[in-house]
Amino acid sequence: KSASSSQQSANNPVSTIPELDLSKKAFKEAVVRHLHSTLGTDENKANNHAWFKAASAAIQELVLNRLRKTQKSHYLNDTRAVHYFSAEFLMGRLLSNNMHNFGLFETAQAALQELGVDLTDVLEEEPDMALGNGGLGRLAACYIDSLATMDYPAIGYGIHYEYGLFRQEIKNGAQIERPDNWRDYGNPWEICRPESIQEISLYGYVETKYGKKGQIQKEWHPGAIVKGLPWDIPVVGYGGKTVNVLRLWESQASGYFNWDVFNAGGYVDAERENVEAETISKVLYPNDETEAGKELRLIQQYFFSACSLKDIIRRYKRAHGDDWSRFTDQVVIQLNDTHPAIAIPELMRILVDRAELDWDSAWEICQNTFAYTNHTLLPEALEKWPARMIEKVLPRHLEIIYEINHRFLSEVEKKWPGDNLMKAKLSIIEESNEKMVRMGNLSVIGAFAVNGVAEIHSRLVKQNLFPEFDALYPGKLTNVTNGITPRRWLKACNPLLSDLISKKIGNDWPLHLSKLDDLSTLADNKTFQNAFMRVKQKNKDALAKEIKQLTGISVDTKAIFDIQIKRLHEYKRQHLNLLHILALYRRLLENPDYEMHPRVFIFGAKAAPGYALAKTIIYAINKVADKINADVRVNQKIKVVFLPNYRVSLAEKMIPAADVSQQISTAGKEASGTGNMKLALNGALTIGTLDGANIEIAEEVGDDNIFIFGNTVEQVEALTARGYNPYDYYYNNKEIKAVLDWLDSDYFTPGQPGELSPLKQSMLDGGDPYLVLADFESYSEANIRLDEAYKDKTRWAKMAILNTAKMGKFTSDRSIEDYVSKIWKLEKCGIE
Ligand code: KOT
Repeated sequence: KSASSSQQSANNPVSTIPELDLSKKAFKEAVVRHLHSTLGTDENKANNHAWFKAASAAIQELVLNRLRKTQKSHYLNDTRAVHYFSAEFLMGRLLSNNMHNFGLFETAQAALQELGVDLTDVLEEEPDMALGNGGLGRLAACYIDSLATMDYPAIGYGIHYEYGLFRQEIKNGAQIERPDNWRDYGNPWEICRPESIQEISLYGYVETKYGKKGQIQKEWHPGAIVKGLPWDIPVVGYGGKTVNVLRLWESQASGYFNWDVFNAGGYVDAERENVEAETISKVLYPNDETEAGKELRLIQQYFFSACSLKDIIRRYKRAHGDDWSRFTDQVVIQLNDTHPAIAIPELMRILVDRAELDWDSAWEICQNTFAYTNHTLLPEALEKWPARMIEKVLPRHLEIIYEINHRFLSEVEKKWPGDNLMKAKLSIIEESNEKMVRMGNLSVIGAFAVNGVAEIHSRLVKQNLFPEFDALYPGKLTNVTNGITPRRWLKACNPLLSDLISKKIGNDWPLHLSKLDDLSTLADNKTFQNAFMRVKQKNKDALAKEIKQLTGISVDTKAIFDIQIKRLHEYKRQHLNLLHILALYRRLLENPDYEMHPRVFIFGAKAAPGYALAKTIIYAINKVADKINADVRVNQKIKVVFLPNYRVSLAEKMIPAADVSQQISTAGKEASGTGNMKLALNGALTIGTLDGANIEIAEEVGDDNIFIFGNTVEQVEALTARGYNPYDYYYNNKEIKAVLDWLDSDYFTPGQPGELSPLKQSMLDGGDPYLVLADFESYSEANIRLDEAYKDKTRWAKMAILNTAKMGKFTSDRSIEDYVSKIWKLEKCGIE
């Protein structure tokens, strides 16, 4: 760059750059320029955080350049786009990701080194964007990465939570929740767009009027208006060409007040209104797969869905005016579970009440716009809202839902005349004590496609959850198996393995993950095995340092690193893992020569703050860890580590170091899982049940390269049908009895007997709803097979390599191609 242009830029740090200069020199200059002109500091004073800000600003210049080009290209080509509606996007950190996607990581590293700064330390300054709970939110993040990478026009729509998922601290073994202040020092990526503010309505009442032709018209007189302020996060595709956006809405008071409604109740002070409006996007609900049923949550859902719809319609009208005939050619909306399902009646409201389309035309548009992804079969996670609550918050929407239902039930009557049971099952309204609106049924009826997230899950969606809908709408229910982005989950998080792979098979595997299969031919090659396992060892050494730093626990890096990382939930059965650890501990105490390779059991998990048993399980893991890690009789053989505050950036450190991946949910309960894919991709061997995507992983790697155990879905169904009694296992298996009784003692909680008893109770008098005891023996045997396999270094290396080699299917690029061909029907649109 010439001196004059850099001087010009110094005045206006985010000024336009004629063409992208991706050289080290240019990057260095940009960082220093931002250090001076954006941050008001200099090279001598800057701390790591300032370097992080400056480096991000330097990258953001490139990002914004490509964002503008992408948006121009989409506008000129008037492209059809997918609009991914999700209450959660678990983005993690973006600096390293954006550097990698621009192919600038090494350049940046070298540039900063010349400035005397270590990029690794700089990257650690970035707070995670934790605007999600777990699998569902992280999936959304992987999908927008793939969409940008593959040049598909796409927008992510969600909520700009002020506080993301809580930060977890562990005090005396127990989880404490602390607020997640992710924006405290500003976020270098987000762009505030006041020019695109939207207003949405809440509360109030509906007036019925008669139009000129005597037709009935409805007018909603809202009780409150809330502003939605959009923040755009650029989403950089790999290769740095397409940059899409994630648009997140922040709620603000509108200043507008409808006195019609409130004058009857008297004066409501303005400040309370502001606070209430701003509360909407204040905090992410931390419940993973449990339904909270809170009014504020419903308002959050409507808030972001309605703002997003208005945004889409504004953009559509700019190109097509009031002609709705092309709407469904241009717009497809993917509902990430039912959280945004209220968008369906909202679009009907806009079309019928506002655009004055007749019902049938409006419904046709609606039904051709939405597609719905189901992520769970757990009954407690299937959203149902009290009709009374919807009536209060969204009175017009309840009317529309009733009308949709009324018309739908006459379709059902045509197909199954006189079958009232069928109507009761399929109705959007559950006629229980309190009338409830079933958001799943609304979504299936309002969408043109419905998908589950792994083969077995989609089969169960058809067979168990929505069999009648499957009969009514043949072909509507389908499968798209989940995937993960290999850019973040291999290339960026595991540079040593990535370099090794690239040396062997070339460097285009991040875009064509099936190429990894070329490694299969090297699985028996001693030199490659050694290289592969040397990388694993280095990653384990690095994680051991992290463990020491975070917990003070020293672990043997020659031990098996056995990892279970995921939200804490009974169905995921962290307590099965724990019971097995207790069993090993007992075996070692009874027989100090008990044969096993040393193993470190590593956990990471957050429990929903109100989920008492999940918190007890965390407490139990920590208490057992304290005891075992301090017990010199066994602690050369087993160690237990609970790493606090599990999140995306911690996952990126743990996954490359895993020997073993624990995927041990009760068969039929884990819709897919995606951590299973990340771990296997990084060469960990799965010990798992035939559940979710584990089944497809097993198909890919072959039965010799995975440790499958436990009851299958069919066996679980049969066992439950016969009447499962956990006491049968308790009394028939001495080891099960002994470890469960251990929990009643004060062995792990000195002076506090009974602290862990609720855990035992859940598996006995509680009925053991997730069949922990039924699977224990099979799990124990699988662990013995695993231990045997590890003894044979060559065999293990081969299995690990094959796991990496066979993960091609699970790139999120493949999932996105499946969505595109089966559901979205998009065309690529790159920048010139
Ligand atoms: C949460 C609340 C209501 C409904 C569903 C959920 C949900 C489901 N949250 N996360 N999931 C997970 O989604 C992942 C992505 O599809 C799956 O891999 C995983 O099995 C689900 O548990």
